[in-house]
Amino acid sequence: MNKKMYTSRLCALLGVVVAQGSVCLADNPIIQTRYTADPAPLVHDGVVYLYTTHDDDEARGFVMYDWMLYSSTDMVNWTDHGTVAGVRDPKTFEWADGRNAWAPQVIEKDGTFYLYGPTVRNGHMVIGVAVADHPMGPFKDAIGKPLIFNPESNDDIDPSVFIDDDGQAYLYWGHQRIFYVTLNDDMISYSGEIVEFERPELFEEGPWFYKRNGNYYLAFASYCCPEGMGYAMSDSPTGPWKTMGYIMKPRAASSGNHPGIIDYKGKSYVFGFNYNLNFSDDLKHRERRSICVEEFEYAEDGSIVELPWWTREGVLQIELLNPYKQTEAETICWSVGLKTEKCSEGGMNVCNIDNTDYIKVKGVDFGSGAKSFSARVAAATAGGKIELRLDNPKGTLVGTCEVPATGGEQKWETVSCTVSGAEGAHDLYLRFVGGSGELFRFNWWKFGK
Ligand code: FUB
Repeated sequence: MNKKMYTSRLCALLGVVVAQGSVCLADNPIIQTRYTADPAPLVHDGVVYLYTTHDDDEARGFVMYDWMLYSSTDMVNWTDHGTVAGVRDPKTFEWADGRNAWAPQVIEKDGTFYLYGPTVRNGHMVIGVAVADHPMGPFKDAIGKPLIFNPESNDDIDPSVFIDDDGQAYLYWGHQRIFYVTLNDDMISYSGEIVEFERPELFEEGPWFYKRNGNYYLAFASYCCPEGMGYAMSDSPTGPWKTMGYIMKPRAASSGNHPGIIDYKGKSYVFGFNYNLNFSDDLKHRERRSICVEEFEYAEDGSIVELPWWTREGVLQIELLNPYKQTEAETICWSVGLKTEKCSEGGMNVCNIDNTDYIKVKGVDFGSGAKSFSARVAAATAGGKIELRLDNPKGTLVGTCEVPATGGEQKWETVSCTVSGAEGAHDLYLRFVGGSGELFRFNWWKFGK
């Protein structure tokens, strides 16, 4: 994406409130360092793990090679964990043709994490299963062949996995037709036949199955195209299904959609996607999608209160961020011009840092005041700086950290500077200035009292 045009075009497109010149206050879509789609959130140990697909930066149609992971505990600042599985690099499924890492879902059972990922083998979309002992992977192929291959279907895509209260697990999937199998205890095999059931009205693809207060929900991308999100309810995991209507009606601007639904810290959230970052380049449709999230409510009878569309503001932050704990640089509410990559020190780091790019970290609680700031950086050349600003990229400057040449692009050093005027809760803007071209790489940061 053209980073220099990015903020102003996106703000104009969204008609977003503009503050302090050209600062766009939108927090949806939630990931800006790459294009992401097909959200599959998993709540585990108090953390939201968000598995996603990944549209290539140059994609026109679907160009998708890997499954990514992000996590959050406040629903607005998302930490990038990079690729957890893929069909090319890494090639999690050796038997796959090496393309089409499509909408996955991950579920935990007895401490093991199971990733169900659709991909191509011999020209037909099939579903593989990979396992890991941590939500961040690495995921390994569990059975060395597809778990689901139904030659009768048009395509085996969009798996949704669910474990009922009696321990029985089900895997649903489908595009225009919908199928399920009952999974065995091992979660990597199934018993009986593949069952096709009647396509609920509005159903296109992207089933997302869950149970809440005794009701079974089948959310899905609604009739194509454009796609909104619809849902059906049942009192059994195998139907019959009653179509309830829309979670979100379609809009011409978003040819696709794909629900992922969770309850987290007492609130209900639906994830999906739009094309707004793609449209920040120009208004051509390309499969360069971006995940969004909204809070929603259930009515007393369990039905879902319909949402208008993705808001530009996104959701409210659940808890403030503690800046005195080490925070990964790739923990981001909003960013401009940046990319992330695997870090030579482990995890991920922020890269592609040019003059005036920035990271917004939302809702940072400085308490009675920060006195210092440290950052882990690597720079081939000197001249870059990190400006610490409050509430917008041109807001109050509370510190400036110089980044010297550290001896190479992968030579990491911790640099520090003094801070004054950072008290109470603010959005923190880490604004990068100086030099020309790529300034440095950025691994983590931390304030001192
Ligand atoms: O992302 C590729 C495909 O597009 C998914 O499998 C569908 O749900 C649609 O989002």
